[in-house]
Amino acid sequence: MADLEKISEMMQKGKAADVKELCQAALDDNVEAQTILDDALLAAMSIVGVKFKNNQVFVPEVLIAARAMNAGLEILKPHLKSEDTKGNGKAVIGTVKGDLHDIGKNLVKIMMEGKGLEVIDLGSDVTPEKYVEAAKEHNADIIALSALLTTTMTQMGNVVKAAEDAGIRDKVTIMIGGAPITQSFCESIGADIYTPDAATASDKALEVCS
Ligand code: B1M
Repeated sequence: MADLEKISEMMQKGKAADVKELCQAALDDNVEAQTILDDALLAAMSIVGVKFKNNQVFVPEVLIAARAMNAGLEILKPHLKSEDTKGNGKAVIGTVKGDLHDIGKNLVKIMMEGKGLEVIDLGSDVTPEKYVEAAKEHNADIIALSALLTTTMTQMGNVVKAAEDAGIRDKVTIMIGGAPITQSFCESIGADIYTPDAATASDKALEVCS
């Protein structure tokens, strides 16, 4: 019997191997990948986030929980993707300069791929120039930016500017997201689309490319 509570508990403890095994067992029990993601992995990360804020856990614990989450995501990934959706457009994605938080970015990537987009992942701590170079090189329709820190979200404006300076601003749609990002911030920096979560981001990306 699938035990989502147990997956959450193991993720909070950073037990990557157990998380992998339990995610696979839940899939084998026909639990939807999206349910495992929402009710076990994301729920666990929320709890870790609150404890982190309250100084009940610290960076090393959060880091191993994040690794355990990524291990679980690897198992869920093929099941979060839909089939027969190739050739729907191209996006370059990354977490902005100075920011190492990559779990939300990874989720957006998985969901976009699930909609049939080709996604070029630049990783985290990505400079504005690197986004622009990659968008030019791959002739991307979308530049997708993630930021989790109030101190790094300002980098998003620099990417918009870099795209303008490189003469590609009218050729790419700039999508932004991450916990501190809002619609009004999006408008203030001249980006095109803000979405609050990975599923909405992938829906919008598909709209842009079709
Ligand atoms: Co950090 N961290 N962290 N951290 N961390 C936060 C973000 C924080 C809110 C914790 C807190 O204080 N409560 C806080 C930021 C405060 C602020 O800026 N106001 C914080 C801090 C302060 C820090 C450090 C500065 C701590 C320190 O060193 N003293 C440091 C900074 C390092 C750096 O980046 N330079 C740091 C480090 C870390 C770890 C390395 C330990 C680890 C990251 C590991 C990794 O990502 N590989 C970590 C983690 C895990 C967190 C929390 C606990 C969880 C983040 C997460 O992965 N959530 C976080 C607290 C929290 O969020 N509750 C916290 C799950 C993920 C799925 O959600 O990324 O928000 P999220 O993505 C969501 C949406 O935002 C959206 O879709 C997803 C849902 O579907 N989304 C997009 C994201 N990108 C999108 C792009 C889109 C559209 C939607 O379009 C393109």
